[in-house]
Amino acid sequence: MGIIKHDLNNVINFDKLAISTGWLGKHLKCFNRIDSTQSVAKDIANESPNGTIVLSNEQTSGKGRLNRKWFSSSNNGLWMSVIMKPNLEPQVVSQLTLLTSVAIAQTLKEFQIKAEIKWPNDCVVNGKKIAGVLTEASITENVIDFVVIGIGINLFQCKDGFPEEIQNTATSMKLISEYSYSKFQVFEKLIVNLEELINQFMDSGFSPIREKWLSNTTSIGKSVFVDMGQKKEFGTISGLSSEGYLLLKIDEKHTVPILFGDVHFL
Ligand code: BTX
Repeated sequence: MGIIKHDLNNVINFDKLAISTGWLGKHLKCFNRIDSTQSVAKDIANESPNGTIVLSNEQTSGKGRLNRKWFSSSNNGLWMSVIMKPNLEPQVVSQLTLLTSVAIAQTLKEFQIKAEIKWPNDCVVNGKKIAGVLTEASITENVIDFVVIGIGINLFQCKDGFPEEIQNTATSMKLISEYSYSKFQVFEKLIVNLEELINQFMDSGFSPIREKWLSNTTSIGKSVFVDMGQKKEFGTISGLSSEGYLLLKIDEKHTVPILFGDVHFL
């Protein structure tokens, strides 16, 4: 059983986190220090109820996309993974990333922070990354077994609290706002927003989420290049397709849908 490689005895009794929500976060596994909430969530996903959340004060090996690192120092951020068992087509899993970015932007707004969503998985303030989302799915014969949505929000870091390599590209809620809050308050508001959006998504599909995504981004009309690993595409962001693909106008006559990649503003 995959679970064994993690010290699940290390679970903290977070009584305070008895949040009064519906299905999301009803089951919480809280740790002080683990490698990654994402790895633990994937390990326990099969035997965990829909909506289980894994949280940790610190991640020793936090993960971003494409095996990149996510720096997750102790007590400085909200590091969590949500286990979902949705009855959805595998093709729409990436829409959950966009949905989660909307939930983060809405939550930050409640703390007077105006974050912009950057496709596909970041929230940025003044061009600096304040939060990231990593969505992973286990799929068997075109059926979703589970989805794990990893969420990292920088809360309390000072500038030199970040590793040097990201000091100029990362920011935290504390660096932006004087507003006083606890990790629990951010967590609670995030859960409420996320649950509401997921419920809406399950009832009405991606369309209303897309509208909210569009109203929380200022990317439209900006010149960018999208790094897709093997290939770079230059153009102007012209929208978000009904499936959640980024629409990139590459010349007067052609707009291409981008399925994955990193967007760099020019
Ligand atoms: P990403 O691949 O879009 O971003 C990763 C990049 O972001 C890194 O290469 C680095 O440049 C930069 N970076 C690393 N750490 C931070 C940070 N704390 N703040 C700002 N920039 C940073 C983003 O991937 C997805 C991140 C998901 C993180 C959550 S935390 C809970 C869960 N568990 C886990 O291991 N990952 C997810």
